[in-house]
Amino acid sequence: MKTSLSKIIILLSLGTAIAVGCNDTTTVQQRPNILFIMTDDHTQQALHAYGHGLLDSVLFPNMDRLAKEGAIFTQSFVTNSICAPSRAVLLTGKYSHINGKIDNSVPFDWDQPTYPKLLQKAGYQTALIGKIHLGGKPQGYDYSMTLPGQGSYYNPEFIKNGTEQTKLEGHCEAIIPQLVVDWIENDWDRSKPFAVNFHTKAPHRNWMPEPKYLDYLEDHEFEFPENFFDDYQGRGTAAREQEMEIVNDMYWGWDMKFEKNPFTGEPSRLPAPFGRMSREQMEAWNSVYGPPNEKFLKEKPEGRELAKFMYHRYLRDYLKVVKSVDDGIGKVMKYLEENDLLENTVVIYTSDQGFYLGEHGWYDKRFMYEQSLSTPLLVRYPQEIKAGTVVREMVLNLDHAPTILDYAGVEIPSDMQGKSWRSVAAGKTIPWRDAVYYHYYEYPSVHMVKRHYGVRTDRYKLIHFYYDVDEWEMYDLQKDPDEMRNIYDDSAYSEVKEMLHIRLNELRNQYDDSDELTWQFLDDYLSKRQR
Ligand code: SGN
Ligand code: CA
Repeated sequence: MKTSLSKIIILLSLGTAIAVGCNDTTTVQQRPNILFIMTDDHTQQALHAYGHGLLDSVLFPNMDRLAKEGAIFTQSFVTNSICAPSRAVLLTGKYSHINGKIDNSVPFDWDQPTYPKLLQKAGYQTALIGKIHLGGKPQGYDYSMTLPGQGSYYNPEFIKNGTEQTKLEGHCEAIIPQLVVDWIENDWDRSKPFAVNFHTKAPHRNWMPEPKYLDYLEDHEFEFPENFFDDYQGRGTAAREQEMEIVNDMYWGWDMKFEKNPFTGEPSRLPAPFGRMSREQMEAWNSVYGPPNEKFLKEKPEGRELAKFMYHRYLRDYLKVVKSVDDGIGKVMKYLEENDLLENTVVIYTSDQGFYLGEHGWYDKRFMYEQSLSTPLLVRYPQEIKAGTVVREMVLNLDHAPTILDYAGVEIPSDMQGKSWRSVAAGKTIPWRDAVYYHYYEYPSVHMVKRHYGVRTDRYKLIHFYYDVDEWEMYDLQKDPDEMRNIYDDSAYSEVKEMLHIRLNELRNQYDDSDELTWQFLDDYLSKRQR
């Protein structure tokens, strides 16, 4: 076949051009690069752009920039609010009961189809840098540099291409963005578009700040969330029996950064991993945490004052590590900008789930309540998305795989269960879902959040807790946004209840979830536990 070279415009400078169409008017279209940024446990309350009021003057300028120059999704949810399952949903575009990764402990089957594999097949060069938490050897990536399991904040180990382990000096939130920049600078094959998964560790527990941010916010006072001292009345057993209360369930060493339990003098059940730090890092640490810890040991506050101390230590550490994440995003964005790559890169920012910052007195996630069901979602792609776009459609992490394939011009497999949000981000009105389906499995396990599934519409939520209970909860999010009053048995809502049950069944059918499947997973789980 003869090709008229004169008709092909080669965008040498950008190097990511491919020819599409084969007729006389052959044009060249650049497929965008994809920078997918996923943090671990970053919640909407800790992002200024979401306007929750917690942060007032605490700013994360690079994340805020993404929202300002792109789109913010106000109703962005996950299908199973826990790390590894969320990442499996991200890669496969399928619910946990279909991709098999229902909780953090069952193995993930890397042999199944994933969006990075499809991108690779379509000519993208792919890289995965940071936390993935799926065990095994990553597939679908030309390069991977991942943290083993949860990884470490200080002087972390990494696994290169699923095999070689190396220890890098420094703080992981400085290292990971540097690895991203280095890969693009040195290893990116400029004849192909790239798709990079830039996955941070922060702000996952146990929130160990980077040296330069040790004293960031140390003088900052925060208000307790209104329901910090929740007594869990008016709801079922699940909210009462969890083990994720800041005051009762945090460790003095690991979370509060004390050498010993200040009240009993016993060593903490889980000490902070200070052993990983160099002498210099430890000295910097002690210079900031030493004095307030000394003061605490003298005063030994109780009751509300104790809660205030614990809440502040937690929240400040959490926000300090988010600050490093924000710097890392800034670093990568700056690199792209300075190298004329930013305008042709779709930048997506999200987290693997939301998190509690003291609402209901909690930290951690798992529940289908708002703070952990939601997760931030920002996207910048000026070629299609107007600055300052606010998307109100309900999107799921299930949708990211089809969306990325859509941006890349790759056919979306019909068995992916999500829906591309590319058009809604571009401001188009298209038929969209009116409800989302959720299913959480990891119980009994750390934090003891009972198994449950449910449906959320614009205004209402219906949840079924099962396994060792059989309890239903229902909330009117308009009247009760903090989810403090279960209205399942309120006769004023009987029609709404019926509608929600119908919608829940429809969604379970649509996504092929069922009690049979749930029992099958349970049987597998119980047989493994017995072994
Ligand atoms: C660890 C944490 C838990 C956390 C899970 C899951 N404990 O077990 O607090 O819920 O990870 O987190 S820790 O003492 O090891 O910090 S997830 O993000 O990986 O799902
Ligand atoms: Ca997580």
